[in-house]
Amino acid sequence: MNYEVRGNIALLTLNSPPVNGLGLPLRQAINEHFDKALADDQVQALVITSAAKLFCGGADISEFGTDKALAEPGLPAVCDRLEASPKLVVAAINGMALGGGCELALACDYRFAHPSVKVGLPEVNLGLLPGAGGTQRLPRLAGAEVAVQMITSGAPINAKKALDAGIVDQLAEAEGDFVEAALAYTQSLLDQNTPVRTCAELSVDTAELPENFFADFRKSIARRTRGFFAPERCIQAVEAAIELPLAEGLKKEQELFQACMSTPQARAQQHLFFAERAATKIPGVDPKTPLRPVNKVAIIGSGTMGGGIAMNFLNAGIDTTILDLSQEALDRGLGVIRKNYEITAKKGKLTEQQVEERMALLNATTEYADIADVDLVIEAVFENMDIKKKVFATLDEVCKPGTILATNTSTLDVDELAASISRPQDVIGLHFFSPANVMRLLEIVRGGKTADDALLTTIKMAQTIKKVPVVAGVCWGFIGNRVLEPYGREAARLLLEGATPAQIDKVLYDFGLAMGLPSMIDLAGIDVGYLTRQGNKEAFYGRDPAYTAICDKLNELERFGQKTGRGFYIYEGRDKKEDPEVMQLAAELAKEHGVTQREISDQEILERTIYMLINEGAQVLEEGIAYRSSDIDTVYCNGYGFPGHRGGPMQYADEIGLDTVLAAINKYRNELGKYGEEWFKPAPLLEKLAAEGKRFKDYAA
Ligand code: 3H9
Repeated sequence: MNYEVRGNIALLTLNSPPVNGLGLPLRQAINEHFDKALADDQVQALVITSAAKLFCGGADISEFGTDKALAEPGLPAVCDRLEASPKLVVAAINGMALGGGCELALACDYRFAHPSVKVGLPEVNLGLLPGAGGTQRLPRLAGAEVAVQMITSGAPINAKKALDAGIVDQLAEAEGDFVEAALAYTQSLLDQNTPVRTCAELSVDTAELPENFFADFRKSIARRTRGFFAPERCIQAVEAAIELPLAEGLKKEQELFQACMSTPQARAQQHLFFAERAATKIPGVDPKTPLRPVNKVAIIGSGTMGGGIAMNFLNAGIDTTILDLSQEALDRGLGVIRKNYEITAKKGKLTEQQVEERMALLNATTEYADIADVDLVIEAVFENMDIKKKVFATLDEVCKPGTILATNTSTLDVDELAASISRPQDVIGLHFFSPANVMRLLEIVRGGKTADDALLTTIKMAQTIKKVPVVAGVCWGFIGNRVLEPYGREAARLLLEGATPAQIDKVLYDFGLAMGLPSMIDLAGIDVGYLTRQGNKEAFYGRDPAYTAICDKLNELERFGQKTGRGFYIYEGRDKKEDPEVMQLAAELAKEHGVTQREISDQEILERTIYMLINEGAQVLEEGIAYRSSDIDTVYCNGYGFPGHRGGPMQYADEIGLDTVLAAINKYRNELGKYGEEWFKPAPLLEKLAAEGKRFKDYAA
């Protein structure tokens, strides 16, 4: 941290890369320099700013759970001291101010900000609430509505909104020396004898607060925050800001903060924060490897997937060409993209001008020669190896040397495809999730010969288009679909054994998943699953004919799911109803395959589906398909609707204990007869780690 006195103002500059995390050393430094400024008679005011791009990313999350987090001075105490300062303190917010960084600014008397900044309290995403006064000071400055919205969503707001809400007092000019401007602003406050200002003297203005505001707000976020502990505590803390004087409100905030911090949910969500960042680091690959440029991109195929993929690049301002076989297909594809943008514009999330800017970046062609000079091609044609090989052969012929050739596949063998052309080092798999312009996950499949620079360039490209990249090795289904397979198998098998689709859905939904498996299959299309199975008959039909019986039967009956109005359920508009015919069908198939139907407990459903998913995760980890268990968690929480508050399947297993998972798998192995013996084989890594009393996160290949 830097300290200097300019005239009669002390300038404290946070300088703790990468994000000015408020760990113990920085907290100590702030206190020390604050004391120095108070003791210096020449100093009449303090300005706190940052030497980095960011103002401050908040508390140092890596300290949580360690002694350092508890060591004094704690962040609440640092903020309280700033607030109680007899000398004027101004936060000069030069870049993003998040969490504790925002709270530090809120504890200052005035806030001066660059117009490009964002401020926010994202603690809820870590299973927490702002614990350094944010829940008490923000409502006093900006009102309860703004505060409760910001604190429960965790979403930052821009400088203009912060100014309008009273969070920021003045914005700097966009150009010019920001620090000089902040000093001049502070000097003007001194010149006007502006008094110090403390939130303790303010109460929350509730005059305009709608009747039943909190009850209605709770209802409005109930579905989104289902099962999460922190959001309700965030609301309670803001309610306390209205009801209590500042000092008591701060105490209440601390109680609620500690209650959140001690939950498995907070551990899970903090695990996910670091998991997403760890996923971009590839063991054995030098992160300083020079990257290839990605300025021009081509997408092969203008269908739903190709169009969705293209939108990601257009959104990031990248020149994009879509190639398809016919002009008619292209016209249709481009029409869908435009329509999607126009719908977004109607919702007020894009301006007309932004729509046109994006469309202007989009080119369409039927000629491969037109994409010869692009830096990255993503093939998004029909999921069939022969068709994909033909496309790759043409790309091999026409594309300039060094073009990264990516295949968008959810299951196919990337190595086989790479081996079919002359430049396997440039081939990589990119598994986008549908809808490709919305879903955050991008599984990057690293072939045996994929060059390191192609891999790192693709990871960087994923971040540029705001995806969460996770690198997987080559196997059927990579990480996501491979691990999903036993989960799906158990759900399908449980249906034959007597569970209903609604019971399975409810158990998984109550666990926190976005939806249960029968609903998910109905949404994705029963025919889509059928086609996938046809592509890998050995895996799906080789060992147990009962396994796919129910889905195959529904496919045969053309009950494809939501799109045909019938699948596991009957759909009428948005409503779905249970269908006794499906239960009848399951009973008949059970008889046919010699499966005895019985009452199935909710616990059995949960354990057989989720624990077998975890077991396959262990297998994937041991085989090196995933580099670390947290990569599997990142895949599941960003692409498969696994609840963030569980931290992903592997974190969940670590939390409940690997011995618990293993014991249940062995129990079903013994109880389920031949089926149990065949399918409930504990992964060797699960057995090993459980015997050693370790967790998945302790495992490094
Ligand atoms: C809090 O403040 C609690 C208080 O209310 C109460 C306390 C009593 N701590 O994301 P990036 C690391 S809770 C530790 O790639 P970007 C990150 O792991 C906190 N480390 O950069 C990465 O390390 P590595 C509330 C942190 O430019 C490196 O910095 N605050 C922290 O894309 C670069 O990060 C938040 O929740 C941290 N707080 O995005 C904000 N932040 O290179 C969390 C980052 O080894 N942070 N790191 O992988 C973010 O949202 C983004 O990091 C940020 C920068 C937008 C700041």
